[in-house]
Amino acid sequence: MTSSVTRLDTAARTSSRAAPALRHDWTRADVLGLYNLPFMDLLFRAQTVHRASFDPNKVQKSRLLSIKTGGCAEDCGYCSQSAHHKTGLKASKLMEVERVIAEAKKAKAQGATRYCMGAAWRSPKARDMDTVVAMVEGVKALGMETCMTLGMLSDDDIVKLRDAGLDYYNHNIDTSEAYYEKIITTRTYADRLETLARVRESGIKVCSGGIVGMGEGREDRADMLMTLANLDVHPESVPINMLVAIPGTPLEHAERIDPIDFVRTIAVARIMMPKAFVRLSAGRTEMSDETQALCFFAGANSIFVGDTLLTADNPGDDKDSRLFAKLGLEALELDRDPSPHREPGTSAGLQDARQS
Ligand code: SAM
Ligand code: DTB
Ligand code: SF4
Repeated sequence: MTSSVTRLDTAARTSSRAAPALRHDWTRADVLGLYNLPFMDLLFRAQTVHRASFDPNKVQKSRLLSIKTGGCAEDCGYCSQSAHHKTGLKASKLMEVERVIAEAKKAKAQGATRYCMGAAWRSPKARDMDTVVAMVEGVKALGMETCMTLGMLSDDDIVKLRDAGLDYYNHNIDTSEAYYEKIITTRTYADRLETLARVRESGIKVCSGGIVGMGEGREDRADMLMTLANLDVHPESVPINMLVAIPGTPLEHAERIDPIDFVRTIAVARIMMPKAFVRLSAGRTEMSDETQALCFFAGANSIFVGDTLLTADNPGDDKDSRLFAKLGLEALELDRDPSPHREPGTSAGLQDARQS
């Protein structure tokens, strides 16, 4: 899409400053110090960090598909798909591989470079793995990046997904460790971190973030970002979701987060994890163009495109095209370099470890 915005050349829009060193030793006080900066100072700092590693006018586009919807045994308080809540969602079986590939083809034609497949599972069953592997292989063959989010994974599952060529695994920590038990009781924070460690060890790229607007405080948001940034290696992708309040879930009436606080969360994530793609994820249908523009200025550089997320609505391509044109944003082309911004130690082989 051509835009009416006059472009600066690359040298003018990319900072000449060296990219900041990656830190993994954040304290809560450090993070709250960022959160509590005057808004203009916080945004200036986030945009400066962003420009040291990224083109500020490019946004990566991912498309989501729910490959297995509803009837989930977990009790995540935000989720439309939990069997513990009466949300009226119709459960369905695992989709057929051909249908998934047909949907991915459409998403590619609409400009998505990454296809993210999500299943309402606590963890995959062994009998489902062949189908899931075929989905990864089929979508990859289209020339798209692949991402899956299937719940907790065993070492065997991870090896199968890695060997199928899976690029990213999404597994969110959702919130702070302290607030977590108010939201989910059927699996622990430690379970989540364990799956993340296994994914990291396998060489599959890590996509992990959380949700804001679940009634948590600024300390919880700070702690969540601290947990992510203090992992041995930062996640390559950090989705920041604004709660989509689903009728029938315990969080149906959660107090909405102030949009400025949401933008602050994006900015702090950008500063703490300078090389990660920070995704402005769920909740965009409730955001004004201005809020989204501030999120991009604060360093968000990835979105979900299309008119649905997993079960909830998303703005859709017409709205997003208009927003991109207004802001002079362009879609980021697929980076053919398989390891663009990887930190040392990101691709230790699980297979190798298991063989020794
Ligand atoms: N069942 C798998 C799991 O939970 O690990 C994968 C799918 S799950 C829907 C993926 C993530 O989507 C959740 O961890 C949560 O962060 C996000 N999510 C789910 N429902 C949401 C909602 N109503 N609003 C915002 N984010 C949501
Ligand atoms: C993530 O962090 N957000 C996506 C993806 N990872 C799987 C999911 C958002 C779900 C929003 C609610 C729904 O569609 O049901
Ligand atoms: Fe199940 Fe995932 Fe929803 Fe939790 S977030 S209820 S694990 S589908």
